[in-house]
Amino acid sequence: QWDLETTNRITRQLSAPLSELSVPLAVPYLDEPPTPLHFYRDWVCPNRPCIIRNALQHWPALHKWSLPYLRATVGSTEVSVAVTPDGYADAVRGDRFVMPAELRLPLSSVLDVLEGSAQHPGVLYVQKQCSNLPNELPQLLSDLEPHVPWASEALGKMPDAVNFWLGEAAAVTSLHKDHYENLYCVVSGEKHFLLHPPSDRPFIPYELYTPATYQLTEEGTFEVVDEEAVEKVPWIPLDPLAPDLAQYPGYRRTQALRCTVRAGEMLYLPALWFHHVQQSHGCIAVNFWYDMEYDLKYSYFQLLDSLTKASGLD
Ligand SMILES: O=C(O)CCC(=O)C(=O)O
Repeated sequence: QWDLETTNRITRQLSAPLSELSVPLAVPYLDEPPTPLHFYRDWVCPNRPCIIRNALQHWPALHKWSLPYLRATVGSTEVSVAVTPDGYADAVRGDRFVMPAELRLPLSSVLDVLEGSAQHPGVLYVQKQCSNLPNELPQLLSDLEPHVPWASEALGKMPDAVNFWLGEAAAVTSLHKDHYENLYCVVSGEKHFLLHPPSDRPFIPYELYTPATYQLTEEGTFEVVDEEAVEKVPWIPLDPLAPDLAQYPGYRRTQALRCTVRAGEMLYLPALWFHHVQQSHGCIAVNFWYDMEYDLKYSYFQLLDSLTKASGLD
């Protein structure tokens, strides 16, 4: 019969060898894009991140995109902008999981704030993750490739989403994971990623929260409004920049991997890796989300997740 202690021990045993085998001390660099075979064999299959240099050289965006260029080409285009009082979108606040207010603004209004010529309440982040590049800013598409050919070839599919990211330095993406193979390309500025491998799951806490959304009032203040009649959302309460180790002592057993992705570099962020993201002011980035294979790696993660819940490690 399995008691809690056994489940706990099995959970740890399942996580340890994998993290020792596949987690490097730093994210390695490749000096050129890999072939599809090498990408699949050396990175996707073992679920290991890397930063790829010289993969975007041929994108006109790399030489053209700047805040003035965006103003001249797409300044009058309306985009969806996430606005939060403190820069934290999709974050735990008290007993709520709070999503950003979503405003429709001409991109020039965001550029005014980024360039310091105007003020707006809260922190602005153009970050709608539903292929906002082709859907909201199609004029920019001729400045880059619509996908990453060697990745599409390796993965045997086209990306599900191509997202455009532009925001203030205070805009933070809280720790989470996605079921996408993510090719994250920085065009201007830099992004700071804090990563945890999927094998750290037993030591990363999740709790259930009532979902809510920020609403911006006429006076420029923020209200937290509960979503109506929806189920609670599991989310990570821990801030990896200031972890509350008294409340979440298990987090000590993890090892965060930090990296900075600079203009012209592409991060391969494997599916199911936890990530927390910060950026330089006015950083411009594009990422490609390829749906992951629901294979043995996915099943391993589901098993680890179920055992973590069952053992009360959460
Ligand atoms: O750039 C960011 O702020 C977040 C990126 C992210 O979470 C993602 O690409 O999945």
